[in-house]
Amino acid sequence: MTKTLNVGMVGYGFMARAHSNAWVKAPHFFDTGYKPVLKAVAARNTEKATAFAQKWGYEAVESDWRRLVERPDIDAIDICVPNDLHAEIAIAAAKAGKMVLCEKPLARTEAEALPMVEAVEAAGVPNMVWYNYRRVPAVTLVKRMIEQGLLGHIYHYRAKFLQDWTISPDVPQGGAATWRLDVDAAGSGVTGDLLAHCLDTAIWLNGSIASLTAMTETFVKERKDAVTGAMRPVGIDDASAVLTRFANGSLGTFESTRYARGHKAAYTLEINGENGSLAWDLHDLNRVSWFDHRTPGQLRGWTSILVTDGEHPYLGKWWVPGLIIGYEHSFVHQVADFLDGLSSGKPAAPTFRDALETTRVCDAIIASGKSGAWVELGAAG
Ligand code: SOE
Repeated sequence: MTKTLNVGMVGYGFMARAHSNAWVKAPHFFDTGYKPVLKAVAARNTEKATAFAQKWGYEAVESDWRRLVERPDIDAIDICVPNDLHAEIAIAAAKAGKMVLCEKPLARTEAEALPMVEAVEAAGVPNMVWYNYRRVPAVTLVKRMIEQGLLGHIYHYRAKFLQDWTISPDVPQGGAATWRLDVDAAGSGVTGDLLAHCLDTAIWLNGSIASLTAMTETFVKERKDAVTGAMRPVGIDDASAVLTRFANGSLGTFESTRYARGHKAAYTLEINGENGSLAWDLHDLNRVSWFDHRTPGQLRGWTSILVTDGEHPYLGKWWVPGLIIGYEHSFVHQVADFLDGLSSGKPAAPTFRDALETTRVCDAIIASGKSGAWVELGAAG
């Protein structure tokens, strides 16, 4: 019998749209035993929240997230607000016995994230962080290929996430639209916002990062505050470049920036192993590039796998082979896996505990960017 899962959304921005779409679509395509119901949305700006609720079909609006958390008819709280608000909401939701889903990064720092992990674990509530790119089918296929041993021993992991939307010094910091540039709201700049995606995928595909050294830069040193209009020093990293040693002995190179003119969301990754190499590019997200060194010499070369067949991850639930899917589907898959996890009792990853490791690595990058030193990473938490 299908169970109902009442969702309480906190926020109404870009990510709240991506998540709402996923809550709506998942039961149409995946059989998970659950039907999400968009119960209520909470935000201080009730006019915008009401418009959002009407557009997506939420039944009610709350002007304070606390009221949402207190409502007995809400099963899961979905947090889609700036990073500085994640911890308080997640901890209150867990204490109220709600399932908690939190937009990435889990929190601004590991110190802030740890009590969130402890709260969901103490309450025993299902929890998940929205690192969505794991569930692009081509990326999930990369995971499957690594697990099948196709790469053999892994030597290199390489990833970058490039954007260009903050090059102008006229872009403000703070406020509803540009909080990502305000260190108080975001915690860090591109490291927590963009590189965190690369790190989450990397840790998932290639295991823990043992040590790292980083270079970070803030190119624009002062920006106007979007709310007060006053100029303020910029506290975020505009770019980060990182060298890592993974626990499995492989070397990692990572780069993120918002100053790569011409790039809007250029997330790419490549993995080089003894038997072959795998590469993926968000801008061609339905393909995996695969080089298999074991192919006889004269036939050896890069293969482009179009990941749309029924036997590919998630694709059996969508259209027919050859018909492509997009960015939003990664969120639908995340909801489907979360709901599957509720049915099976096997939690969908990344849980808060899993995502703590990524936040820890982000902290180390920011620290190394300041000190120039190598940082050894012990066990998370
Ligand atoms: C920033 O522009 C951003 O929207 C990130 O916050 C998202 O996590 C990333 O997926 C796309 O870029």
